[in-house]
Amino acid sequence: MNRPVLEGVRLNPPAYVEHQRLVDWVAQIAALTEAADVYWCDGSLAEYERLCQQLVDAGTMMKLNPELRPNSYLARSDASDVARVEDRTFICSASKEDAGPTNNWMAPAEMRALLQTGDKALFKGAMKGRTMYVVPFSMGPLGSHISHIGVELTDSPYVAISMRTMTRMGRGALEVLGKTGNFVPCVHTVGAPLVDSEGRGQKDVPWPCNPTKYIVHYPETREIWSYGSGYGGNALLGKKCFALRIASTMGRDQGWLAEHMLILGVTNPAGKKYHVAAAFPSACGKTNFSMLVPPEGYTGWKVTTVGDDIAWIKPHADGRMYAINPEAGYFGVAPGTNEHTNPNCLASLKRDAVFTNVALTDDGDVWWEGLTETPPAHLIDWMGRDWTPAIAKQTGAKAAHPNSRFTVAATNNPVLDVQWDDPEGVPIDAFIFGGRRSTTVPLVTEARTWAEGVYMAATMGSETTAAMAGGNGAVRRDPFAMLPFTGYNMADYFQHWLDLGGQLAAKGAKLPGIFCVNWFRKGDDGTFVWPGYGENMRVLEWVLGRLEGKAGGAENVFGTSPRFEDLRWDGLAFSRDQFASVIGIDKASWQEELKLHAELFRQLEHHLPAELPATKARIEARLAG
Ligand code: SAT
Ligand code: MN
Repeated sequence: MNRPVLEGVRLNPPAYVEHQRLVDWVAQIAALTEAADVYWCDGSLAEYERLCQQLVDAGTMMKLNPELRPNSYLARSDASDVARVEDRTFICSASKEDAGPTNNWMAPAEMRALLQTGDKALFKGAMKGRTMYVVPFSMGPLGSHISHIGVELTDSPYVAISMRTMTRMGRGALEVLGKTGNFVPCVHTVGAPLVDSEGRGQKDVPWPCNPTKYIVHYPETREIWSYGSGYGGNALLGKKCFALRIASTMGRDQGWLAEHMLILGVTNPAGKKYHVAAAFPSACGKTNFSMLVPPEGYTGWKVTTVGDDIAWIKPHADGRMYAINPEAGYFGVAPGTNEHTNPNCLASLKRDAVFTNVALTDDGDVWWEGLTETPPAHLIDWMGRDWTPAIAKQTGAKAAHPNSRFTVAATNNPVLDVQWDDPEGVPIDAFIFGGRRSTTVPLVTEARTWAEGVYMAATMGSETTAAMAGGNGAVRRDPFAMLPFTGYNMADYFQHWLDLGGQLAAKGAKLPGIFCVNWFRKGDDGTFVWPGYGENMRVLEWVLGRLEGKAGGAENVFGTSPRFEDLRWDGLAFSRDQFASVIGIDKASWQEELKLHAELFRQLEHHLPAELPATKARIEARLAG
């Protein structure tokens, strides 16, 4: 094999690397970015520990008290680099129409000039003075026919260690790739070279990043280029960039789905197991739902986690849809996680976790809002400042950033599904779609047809959260919880869902049921009416009952919802009035809601499937009737 030599830089490919195109590409990016060194990650534990120590020495992370939180770290990001940046995220398809009206678009040549080829191209020299890590990874079980390989080149060791937790990272992925396999090339830099324009060395900072950010996808060539951020979805390129934006275009072309969905297994007392995939926007409780603990009275029921954020779903020869979780770890929101809301998550986080932007306790452990009812008397907040309940009262300062996160391997989860790593995936029985809506949308509604389900998902609205820079609780349409993650024209994506359902139905397959939920309706006093968390089991049981044709319900303007007597209430004091306030359909609110659907359809008018306005017209007629 030809092993290119760069002037002054050793490319160092290990002997087991056999993929010439990969080595050539690594050489090309090392030359472009002028990285000082190249390091190939093998994914071993020894390597992980070495890089963590390096991050501790650099001041990016600190080791938590090993007695309280073994093998765990706290990272503090730059205060400006705490969430996904949707306004800096681009889909650079050849035609603007392919990106559609909901994505930022720039012509590929123009973006390449800006990033790679122009005189002042941002990636030129961007890694000066830094090591470039070669991070090979598999999204999905190694060797599964549903999985795909990517390679991320990054100058962030925090990204390298996070990718080890979040994906099947290292030598195993390269072995799957072999000599000629396909991979999605992902280039990432924090955009903070350690040598200035005059060639002088610069001191590093704990969390290097750049105020200018670009998160760029080329769907035709299936490439990802990310500049300026070290944070989560901007920088761990296997996650949103590959497993959703690029994979959704692969799915469109190849007849499968890449979705922003958790996957759970639910086993009833008779031992029958179902699999449910559920889409919610970021920071709306996917991780909690995927690890749900059934409430008292649900003896013999068990919920197990296949995945908590992303599902790749492929139709199988038997006509069913099979899903894998392409990830291997959880990058979840810390605030609000506690013994009541998600005990299995807390158990997962007992050790081996990296926390980012949470607060530090005086005994070297972590804390976040909602972890305990009474906060500790003193903390160091996510920006490294003293924090006390009194300071918080005065200034409103949060100890943990609202989008602070944990990174932990799936194998730490006590309710991990036995099939979570199954290369065949699990057959999906139902899809659930849910937004965060304080009004209007009922607790649960079943779509009567596939098209009605696609309509529900397509028109879903949700209040924005801190997972997105600038999120402020305003309602926006978030179709399929994929608004920030669909790598092509949203209207074509709706068509793809309709087509896939149509194709499977034509084969005589029983399609998964589609349900729409809303855990977040508020009462007049501004508090949530539905208790949520483990109590969502009651809704899940109804969903399964509908699939079996056993659970009752009443038809309303846009589907079928349970009556009070159709849900099981053992062990929960929840009155008929309370139920009415979370299930009811208010005519006036729905008239307003439909105007928002109309606005979305106007925006997507160009390729919008005719079934959607037709479904809307039927809802309107029922509402008027
Ligand atoms: O995109 S992240 O992985 O940082 C979190 C999210 O928004 O779901
Ligand atoms: Mn997510």
